Amino acid sequence: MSYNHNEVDAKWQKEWEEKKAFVAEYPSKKPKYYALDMFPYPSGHGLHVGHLASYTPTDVVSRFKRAQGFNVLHPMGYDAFGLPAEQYAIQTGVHPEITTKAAIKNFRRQMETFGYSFDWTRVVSTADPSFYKWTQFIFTKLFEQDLAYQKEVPVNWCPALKTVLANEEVVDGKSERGGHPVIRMPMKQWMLKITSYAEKLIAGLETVNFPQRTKDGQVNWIGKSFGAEVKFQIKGKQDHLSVFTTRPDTLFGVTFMVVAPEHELLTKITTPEKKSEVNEYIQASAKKSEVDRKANKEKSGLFTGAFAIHPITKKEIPVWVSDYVLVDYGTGAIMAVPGHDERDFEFATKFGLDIVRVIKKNSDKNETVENTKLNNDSKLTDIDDGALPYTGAGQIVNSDFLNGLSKDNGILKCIEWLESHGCGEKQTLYKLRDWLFSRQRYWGEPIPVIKSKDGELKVLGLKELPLTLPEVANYEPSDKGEAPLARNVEWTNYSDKYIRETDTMPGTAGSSWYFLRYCDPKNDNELASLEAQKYWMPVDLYLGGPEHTVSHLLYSRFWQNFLYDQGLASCPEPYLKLAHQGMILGPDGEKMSKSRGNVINPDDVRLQFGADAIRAYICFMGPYDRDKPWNTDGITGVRKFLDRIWRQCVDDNGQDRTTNQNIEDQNILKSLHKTIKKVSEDIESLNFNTAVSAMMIYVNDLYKAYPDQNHPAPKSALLPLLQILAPIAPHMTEELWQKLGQTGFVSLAPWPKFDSELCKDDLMTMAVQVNGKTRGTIEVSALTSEEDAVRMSVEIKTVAAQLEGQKIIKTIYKAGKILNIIAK
Ligand code: ANZ
Repeated sequence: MSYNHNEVDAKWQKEWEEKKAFVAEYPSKKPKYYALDMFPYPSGHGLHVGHLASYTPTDVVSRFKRAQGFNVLHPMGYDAFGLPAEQYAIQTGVHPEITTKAAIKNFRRQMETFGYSFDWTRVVSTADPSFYKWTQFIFTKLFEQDLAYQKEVPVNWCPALKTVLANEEVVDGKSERGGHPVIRMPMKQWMLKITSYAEKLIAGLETVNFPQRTKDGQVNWIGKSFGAEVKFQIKGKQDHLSVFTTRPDTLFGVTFMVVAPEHELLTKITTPEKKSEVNEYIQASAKKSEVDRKANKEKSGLFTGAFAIHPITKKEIPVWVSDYVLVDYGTGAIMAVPGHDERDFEFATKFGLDIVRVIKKNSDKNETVENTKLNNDSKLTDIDDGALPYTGAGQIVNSDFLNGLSKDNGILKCIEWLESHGCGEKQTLYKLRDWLFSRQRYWGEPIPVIKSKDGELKVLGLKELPLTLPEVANYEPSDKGEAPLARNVEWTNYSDKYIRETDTMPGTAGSSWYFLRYCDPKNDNELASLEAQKYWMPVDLYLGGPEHTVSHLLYSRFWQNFLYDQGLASCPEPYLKLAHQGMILGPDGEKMSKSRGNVINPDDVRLQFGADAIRAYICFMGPYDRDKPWNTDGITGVRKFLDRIWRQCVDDNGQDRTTNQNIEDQNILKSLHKTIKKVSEDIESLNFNTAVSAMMIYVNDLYKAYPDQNHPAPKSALLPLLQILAPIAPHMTEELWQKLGQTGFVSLAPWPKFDSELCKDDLMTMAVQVNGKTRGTIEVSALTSEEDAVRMSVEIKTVAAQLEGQKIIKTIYKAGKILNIIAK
């Protein structure tokens, strides 16, 4: 017998809604817990299983924390501005607001049917004027602090989409959405100075619990480099050629210099004989995209005819032009050290330029140093010190006053010399670029700026916000790339003197602060009161996809830090703990896609198996942060597990069949307490799959002790199970809770306690062998894992002595019986 999930699901969803079971309390004396999901873009296609993989874990944690006595804020909203609604509007003329609202309605319905315990009184939508009033307000604050500015920049222009795209929106020279070609061209754009926060964004990572790969991703994206700017005099000219180098310690190894094709000095220093060749080269590289230039293609380049003077040795250094040097990093010029830099080495080898060793691998042998001239086809083998280029650590050689120093000391000493001789200084550089913040699109927040004819820029005051989106006759940008808002002339003319900015903000604007609005979603006077923020912020658990590492997750940390500096936010870092769910693949193990026909529709599977089975299956599939394939047999198995619990609680007529006795069976008692302990710890550490398997083991134990209708189980063995299962399968457990005569929601009942005495495992002594000979004993239980048994064993002196100098190649383990370590 299995229960009627559709009836049960609907009944409890209605009850929760009517009793406002999950509305966060404010103000409250309870401790708070803020569990946040990355809010969805309400696409016309509705919820997909990827959403379930994200919302289910956070919902389990939210319900668990509520039962533990926390006042939980578990909100949901919509990242409602975006390209698909706009593209649809362009094709059909339907206003994006209409399609977006319909999609939101459908999303909400779907989310409710899965029993997510969101506080629907706090829902936000970034496209709602009462929300974007504050997005615009934050922009005006950034402008006032000189962190929003306009600049003529080479942008990624996508002719097909007729808009500029951020670097993160361009993948392999194509638009992330649609895969259209993207070219570089100069255009006046709004920029946000995220670079001013580079240091804070690195330092703040120390204070938060993010996956290491996400922290590394952000640190690499910010790309902090410490080094020096070095000035080289151009021979026979007043001009200097400045370079940025992270390796001033290799200054004596410079054998040529390279400038980017766009470098401002290039045409000035190129000698007349080289002019036409160099001009051709400049034009050819303008056609290449940044991606092509960064790609490790074969190096190209030309000698400019000019020479620079080495600041220390005064030697003449030839200046080349090549597109492997990028104009917008550092100074757009480099000092080339082919002995110790791969790219310079490749270039030198191709063009027959000198290669000099200035770093030697640390060794006490000979001090020989050699300067070697390489030809195009010759290869350098350096018998004594290894081949060049040598990029490792070592001792500085062949470098006058730097000889004998290590890299770090050499860097400092060289900088000291450069600074005292006025030909350079220390410098820190970041790869991070300012955030391109304007879009020539319709469906976004209008940038609240007015401009006078003579170029004066003013932001609107709070009283004039929200600046709502005007109606336009046509959602397409002009071919010149002007935003669609420019088509509404009446709106654009602000006054005699001023006209309005017509660009809109990028999709990442609203999502950079939405989590603050949930704290105080109806406030008309502030983005969110500091009082409410002080109580709710920071977010305790934030779950979402890893693909947002260097976009949303970095931008929102920037805004939060900025708002904190302005006294508008209560803490500098928005998220205390961050986690990323893995991807749910199709049953064939491939990424779900319409074309492959392997897409699982959440509504279909829910109707078939019930919301609880789907939720429990999502938890049970495997570690939440791994990619894993959908498997219908797996859900059937999970559904059977739920039905088995149902049948322990009620008979075929749905009547309570439990007894009111105490648990007399010691095995059941111990198993129950261990299960409570395990599930509590596992939910806390986000190990949902092992929480479900622990409950499955307990249910097996129950069936051993109470196998059929003639052997009813005591209530006290089942009620705590319903409670610990409730975060995962909330509907069915509510129903059974009620059927077993309990009042109130199981979802809100205090979390059951376990007795640690009852959780202790029965220990037994077990022999540990090395290569078949017993060398010691360890104490284990039937549950001790092989890994733990090996760890304990190698700590035993007599075992360790046998393993000394040997490698473990295999272990044979039977819990409680034997561990044999095979070593060689
Ligand atoms: C000399 C040198 C010797 C360098 C050596 C490296 C190794 P990161 O760490 O990424 O900041 N560089 C500087 N500006 C560049 C540009 N616009 N385009 C391409 N390359 C540029 O890299 C800094 C290093 O990259 C700099 O240090 C410079 O080469 C190069 F053994 O200077 B180095």
